[in-house]
Amino acid sequence: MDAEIHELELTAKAALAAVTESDGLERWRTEYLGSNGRLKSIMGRLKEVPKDRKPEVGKTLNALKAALEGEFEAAQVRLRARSSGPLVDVTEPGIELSTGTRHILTRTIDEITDVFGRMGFASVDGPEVEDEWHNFTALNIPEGHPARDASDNFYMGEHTGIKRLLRTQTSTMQIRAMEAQRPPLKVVAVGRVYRPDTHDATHFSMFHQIEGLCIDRGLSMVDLKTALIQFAHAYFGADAEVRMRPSFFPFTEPSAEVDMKMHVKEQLQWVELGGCGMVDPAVLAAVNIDPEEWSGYAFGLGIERIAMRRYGITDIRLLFENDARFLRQF
Ligand code: FA5
Repeated sequence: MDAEIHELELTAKAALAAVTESDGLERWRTEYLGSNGRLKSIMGRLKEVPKDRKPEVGKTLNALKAALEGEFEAAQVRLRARSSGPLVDVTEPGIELSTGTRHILTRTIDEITDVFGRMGFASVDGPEVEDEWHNFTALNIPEGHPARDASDNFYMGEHTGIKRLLRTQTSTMQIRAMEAQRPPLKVVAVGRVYRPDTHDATHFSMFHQIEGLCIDRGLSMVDLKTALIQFAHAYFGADAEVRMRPSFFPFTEPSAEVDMKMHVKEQLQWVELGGCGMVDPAVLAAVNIDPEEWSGYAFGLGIERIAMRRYGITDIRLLFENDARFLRQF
């Protein structure tokens, strides 16, 4: 009898666990707890149990009855919850996934490279940690020149006798391009440059430049100015204002500074956007290009200043603080 009671308990519980809908639950109740059910039937056989074991077996049967009734009620609750529909309201609007956007500088770089690409300039690349040859010597900046001063550069120490530094200008890539490719060539190179400048509304110690270099026969300042004006009109619009002022760079002769009108602290001002000029014959000679046969023009523009001009940003520092409220505007 004990074994039968145990067996009944196991089968009843297993059958109940398998019930998935209310009709099945009612069938289970009839079979196990009904007036002609299996529990009643086994209880009816209590009289067969020897007198001395009756209280004990009776107690076991009552406990089984209570347990099965309890489980029946729990199953009722479980099925009712399920039949009253999904617990998740599928009509509720979901949590909106916010998609990121490219940083305004990255977008500016892509747009500018694209404009120059359409003007026939191929993109080239170069390292941010440079040697003195590419950053100075080949660019006609000899030893002892003030531009090499430790206070104007981030020197990285020496490696196998060669002094290294974070490049201060993308003009390093003029040299790399001419070393890698024979003329004629027409390239742009974008990248980070580093200078120990004091931070203010228009200066940062790390910024980006785009370098342009064209080497061909018979080039003149007219070709250079045409390229810059073409770029300005394509990028800023037909009314863009570009101004060139005579200047000096060791690696170009003649040299000029390119200015554009932009907002600085709510006021319209001419802002220096970059430098340019005709590639100095000494630079061509340094990379074994015959200056008698070939001529070139080059320019280097500050990307941050272009982005600021384009999007009316009045402080360069906003570009590097990564405040999402600022970045989300673009
Ligand atoms: C140069 O770096 C030259 N390599 C440009 C050049 C290239 C001349 C090819 C001739 C031929 P400059 O030091 O003026 O020039 O810097 C160019 C531009 O970089 C500046 O006009 C400005 O737009 C930007 N720039 C310079 N310093 C900073 C700074 N601290 N923060 C942000 N932008 C800067």
